[in-house]
Amino acid sequence: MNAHTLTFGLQAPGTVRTARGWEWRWRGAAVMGILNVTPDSFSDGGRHAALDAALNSARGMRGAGVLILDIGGESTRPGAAPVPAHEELDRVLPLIRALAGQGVLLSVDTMKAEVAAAALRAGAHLINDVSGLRDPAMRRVCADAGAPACVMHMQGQPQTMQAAPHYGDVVNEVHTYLREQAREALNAGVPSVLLDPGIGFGKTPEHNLSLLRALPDLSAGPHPVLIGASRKRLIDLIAQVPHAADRDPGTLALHLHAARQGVAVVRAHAAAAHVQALRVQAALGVETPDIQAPDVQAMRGA
Ligand code: HH2
Repeated sequence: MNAHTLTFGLQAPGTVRTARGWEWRWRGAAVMGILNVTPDSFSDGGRHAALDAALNSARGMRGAGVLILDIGGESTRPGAAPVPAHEELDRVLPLIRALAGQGVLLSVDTMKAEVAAAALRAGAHLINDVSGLRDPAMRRVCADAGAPACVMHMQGQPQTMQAAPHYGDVVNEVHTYLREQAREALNAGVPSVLLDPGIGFGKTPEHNLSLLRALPDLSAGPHPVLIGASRKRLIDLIAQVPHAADRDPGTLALHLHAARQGVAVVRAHAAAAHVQALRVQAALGVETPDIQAPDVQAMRGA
């Protein structure tokens, strides 16, 4: 199993003090549990909108051995409308404050530097930015707080990104973009980054599959890799599962495969099931055959 390291400039749960800062070291794939506090999230329909429900869900994930919780107050599903910063903060801050200091790494899924800054002040440890830390203010916020960031690739903006995604060589373009954004972030003083090719963010099914097949290349690089395919439409296109909430089996299959390709973190709604399945996969310690390549032509017609 691959060994991974994420360096923090702040003391975070599970980290050890080194000359470089505070290091979180792990082997295989860690699970990042999704905790959306958005009334319009595509897969859970705003189930976590109430703080109590979100805290219950967090407790369940923690009990199952989930090491990172990703708190999101703005939906990024295709077509989702942007949310003002004050509203996003009203949604995420109570949850961060309630979970801070409970021994779990808290990630905040936001594209806004203002939200990231307040979230880090409230006790979050990591920023998950689907806009890839393109905003220099976001890089500064992470650097100042000593917080690592997840740098994700997205073509376009959530409102329009699935209209007509286009690439010459998707793998080369996405990997080059991620490496450049990582360099920019580290140059700005961000202590470390996770890289994410951004499944479903301005990509056709063929683009997503090409990027998933190229995971060994990305994982062989210097930065840990995160994959988030949980309940996404790609699962429906492959396996005909129209309702997002029914897509956990397909998600799990895809994420287990990603873990075997060297991915460091999988972002999932059914986080407890992921911990269980990854533990079994790790205990078996055997290479399982690759999933059969889906028929892309058939998916187009689906
Ligand atoms: N996907 C979503 C949101 N944030 N972050 C990363 N790093 N990678 C992803 O693939 C990713 C992400 C979209 O999924 P979800 O959070 O379930 O939906 P919504 O944005 O509607 O809340």
